[in-house]
Formats: sequence, C-alpha cells, structure tokens
Amino acid sequence: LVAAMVEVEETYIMIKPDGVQRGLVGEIISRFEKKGFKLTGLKLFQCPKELAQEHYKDLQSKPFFPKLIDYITSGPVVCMAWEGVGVVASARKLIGATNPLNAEPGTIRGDLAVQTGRNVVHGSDSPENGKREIALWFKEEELCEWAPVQEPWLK
Ligand code: RTP
Repeated sequence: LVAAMVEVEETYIMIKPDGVQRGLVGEIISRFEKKGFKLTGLKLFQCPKELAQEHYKDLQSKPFFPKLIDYITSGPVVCMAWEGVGVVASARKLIGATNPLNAEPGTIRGDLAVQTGRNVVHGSDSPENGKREIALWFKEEELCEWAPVQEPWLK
C-alpha cells in the first residue's frame, strides 16, 4: 500500500470580525499552534470593501454576497498565513462545516459559533487558493519564513 503523498502547503486563515469582537483571537490561534502548524504571517487589519469583494469574488452572484461583504468589513479581522504538511485540508477540518450548527463539536465553528453568517473564521479551500489569498492579504515583507531552533529558551 502506497500512502498518499501529502506536501508542505500554505493556507490563509482569517478570524472574522465577530471572532475579534467576541475575544476569540487567542483561542483560535491556539488551535492551529497546538495542532503543530507554523505561523508565517499575522496581522490585525481593517479590510477595505474592494479587498473583501476580491477575496469572495467566486460568491459574487450569491444573494448573500452584499451581506457577506458588510460582515467582513464591519470591524477588524485577523489575517494569518499558516504552513505545514496537509495544512489546507487539516485547517478546514479544525474549522468545521460552514454552517456552525452542522459543525462537529471539537471544531472551531462547532464549539464557538451558531450562525453561517457569523461563523468566526475563514480557511482556504485548496492549496492554489491558499497561495492566492496569502498574496492578496499580505505584502511580501509581512511574511516570515522561519525554522524552529533547539535553543533552550527557558532554563
Ligand atoms: P470561508 O470561505 O469563510 O472559509 O467559508 P466556507 O468555505 O466554509 O463557505 P463558502 O461557501 O465559501 O462561503 C463563504 C462565507 O460566506 C458566508 N455565507 N453566508 N447563506 C448564507 O447566508 C451564507 N452562505 C455562506 C459564510 O460566512 C461563509 O463562511
């Protein structure tokens, strides 16, 4: 049996305005850290309307699109880039189903959210979109490539 090759990928994770307003930033970041992924970009950011529209352009024709843009631009979001083996699909699992009422307990949405229109976090749905979204939300110099070191930080 040949195990499926899973590669190091990058994904764009965003804590939506409700997550920031409800004080869930630390809790959400912590879940990705504890899983074992590597944070390579992080900022608090008030998203302009044009950027929200570009990010969600595939949903342009949906009836909820204007409400979605109002929601995402209603307050600051936390933009994050995460790296790791299989991080795209794994992050989607950690996040849970789009409708939080269908999200399993133990997932971020399953534990922390109730409404689809207030589902606290976004995660890229493919490695291609991970790259596209990181490039859309971050400037090159805001991203940090780093490797863990063995330094005994605490003695
Ligand atoms: P996301 O992109 O935010 O990670 O969410 P997703 O892939 O799980 O869901 P998607 O279908 O791409 O929808 C993007 C976001 O739009 C909002 N939405 N509202 N019926 C509705 O009112 C509705 N449907 C979707 C949600 O915030 C969803 O996360």
